[in-house]
Amino acid sequence: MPKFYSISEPIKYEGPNSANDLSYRWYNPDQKVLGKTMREHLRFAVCYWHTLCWPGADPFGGETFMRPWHHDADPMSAAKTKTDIMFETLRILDIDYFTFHDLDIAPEGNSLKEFNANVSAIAKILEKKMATSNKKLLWGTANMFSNRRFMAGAATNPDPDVFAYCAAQVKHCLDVTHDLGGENYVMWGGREGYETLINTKIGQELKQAGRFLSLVVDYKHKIGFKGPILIEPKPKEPSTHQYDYDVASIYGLLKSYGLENDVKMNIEQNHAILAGHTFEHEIALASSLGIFGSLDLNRGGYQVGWDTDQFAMNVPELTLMMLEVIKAGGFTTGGMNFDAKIRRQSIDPDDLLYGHVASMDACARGLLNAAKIIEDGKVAATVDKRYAKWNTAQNKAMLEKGATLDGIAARVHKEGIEPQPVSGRQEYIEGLLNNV
Ligand code: XUL
Ligand code: CO
Repeated sequence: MPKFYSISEPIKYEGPNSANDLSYRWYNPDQKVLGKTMREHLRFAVCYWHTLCWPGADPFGGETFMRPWHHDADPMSAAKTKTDIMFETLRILDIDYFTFHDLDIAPEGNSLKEFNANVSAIAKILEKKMATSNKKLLWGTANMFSNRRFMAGAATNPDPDVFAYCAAQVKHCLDVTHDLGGENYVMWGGREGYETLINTKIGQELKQAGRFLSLVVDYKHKIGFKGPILIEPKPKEPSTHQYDYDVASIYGLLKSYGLENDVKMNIEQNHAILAGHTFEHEIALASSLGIFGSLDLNRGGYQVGWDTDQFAMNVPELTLMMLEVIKAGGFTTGGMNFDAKIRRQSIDPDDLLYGHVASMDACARGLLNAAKIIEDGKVAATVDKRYAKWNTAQNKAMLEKGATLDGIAARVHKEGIEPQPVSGRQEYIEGLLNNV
């Protein structure tokens, strides 16, 4: 394989004072934090799609990166080159996991049969490379949004032939993910929504979405796939209105189909921002509903209303994110996937390394900060104090079965309860967070 990056030695931890720009200054994989190593806490993954498949295009212009495999006339040979570059990237970055869409790893060919065969052939190559490198698959997913057949949606398409086609495509991708030991399977919903109500039956489409998900969950059990099915909430783009808008709306759909124990969330910072939420809000909500799964670690620009998919770099934001991940108990099958694009002007292969290294360091700093905040205990103590009155037997009983509205009302009158407002201490907590 011709050399792609300027370096071939794996990037190592060299500490905050290192003068080497291709070193980790904060991410020290073996360093223990709150009883686990950073490697165990963070479970980073390199994504195929944005790292190897996106050519640097934007809505106003095409390719800027000029990667050799994008100019290979033979699509299977290009796909093989990408497997080499993926494993070289994982080796150099010392990252354990990767993620893919079926279409990222293999060409579509002229039929589903050809596509499936291509995906299987490349999966065989991936399997061999995994066996000799100890690298693992965090998740696989099917691309059910790029081809024109999906222009009106995938499982929520008005045409039942598309629904059926999706079943065939997801079945194969889930089989392949299973064979490769994938720890999760992701459903991408970027087209599960609609553009205009004047040509859309929402009720019908929601029924299709719920049914499709149930079929996938049934099949997962049938083949013994142990990991969760993950949905990635996204409020808009490319569809105007999405059924999988955010964690809260997906939870409603899961509950109504009884799928809340089999399906979890893959939360992306950029999508959270598009939905008007913070990353940590989505994580905390998913965790409190028991559906926290995995993370896509790419942020959006706050001035731009679309998926800019930048590498997450903001340490204060990542500190709050890591606090919620730790409070959620950390990852089980999930991890942190860089579904992130370097900017289209970042045209050198090494820019991919700089993007990952800087974001991994920012996450490590977030983790270290979160650990200090937890070990210091003042933030948690302040928040616990706000809720402390809920610890009395009488107050707890209001949330239990047997409590009645009139019973509570009678107690208010009997005891002369008059709520006394107390400070929420926001600025005090903000100060504590800034002083870690
Ligand atoms: C698209 C997106 C996808 C998913 C997987 O916005 O985030 O890459 O992560 O399909
Ligand atoms: Co994503």
